[in-house]
Amino acid sequence: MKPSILVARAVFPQILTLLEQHFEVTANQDDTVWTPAELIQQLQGKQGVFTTGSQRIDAQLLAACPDLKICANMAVGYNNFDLNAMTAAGVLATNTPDVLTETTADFGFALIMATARRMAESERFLRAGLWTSWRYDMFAGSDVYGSTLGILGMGRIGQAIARRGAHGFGMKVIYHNRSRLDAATESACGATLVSKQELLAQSDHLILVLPYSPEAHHTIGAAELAQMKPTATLVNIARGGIVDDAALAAALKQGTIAAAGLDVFDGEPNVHPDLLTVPNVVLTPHIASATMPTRLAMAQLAADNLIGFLVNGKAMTPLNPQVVTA
Ligand code: 8YV
Repeated sequence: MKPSILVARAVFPQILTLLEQHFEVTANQDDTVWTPAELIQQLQGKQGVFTTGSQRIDAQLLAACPDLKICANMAVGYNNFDLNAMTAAGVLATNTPDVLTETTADFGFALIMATARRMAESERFLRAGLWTSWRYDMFAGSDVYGSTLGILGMGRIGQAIARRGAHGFGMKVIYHNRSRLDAATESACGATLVSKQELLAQSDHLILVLPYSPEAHHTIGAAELAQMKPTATLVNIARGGIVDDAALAAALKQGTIAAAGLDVFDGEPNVHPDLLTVPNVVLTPHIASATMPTRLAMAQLAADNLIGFLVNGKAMTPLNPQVVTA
């Protein structure tokens, strides 16, 4: 008998067809956003689940779903998983690293440029019919080329952004990370390790690419924003909650920093109302990995993890491989 799986959100039809070759599939092509209780109900009798970043897998859910063996996230970030609880319950967790690195780095860079060069603000101005003449300082922003790029979190995506900055835009690249990169990687990225304080004080453009954890909550709040240059920009493509959105909105209003670009929000898809009233912030709806080829590659890898584990006994990109070897 084929194993049973749940695909928790809508997915590419060809990925569904692939999964149906190996599993009894319960799909959600209507893309209903289930409550935790509904998710538990849908998961009854399922050995695997294809998740996106928004289904919380925690001890309570695991206790209520004793047949579950694997949760395959279609995301590189996995803060929706309580990994310790999953490991304790003997449930394998997988994510989708690598396939989205360059696409996400492209978007991070796009957001740096849109923020520095005030693209959203000026487009709103034009669409509102307010463009009546040229003026020497109209939407004058800050330079990206030749400036100092600060990167907080230097994993795969941080490194890909560093390479773009150092080699494409002649930037001085500084970074802060839990651990220092090896010398060869530092040199390939053209990046220098600095303290968090130096990163805040020296960056012309600061981008956040660190994973979310409870310790990372409000890594950037009022105190950190106050240490940045008044001309600096801040971009967050990591996770909501890493930035204190209310403090950021206040800093943008007061001119503590010049501008911000945000792809992720605490409590998304809800956005802090203060951010919606501030002109000098570019807001995008969590789309950093959103190109069709990359989203397809992410879905394929999540499917391959389910097939690899439930059919062939080996997942491609496990997060807690000790579950299998234990
Ligand atoms: C996902 C992301 O699209 O991979 C991640 O961690 O943030 C995005 O690429 C999102 O999490 C939905 O799965």
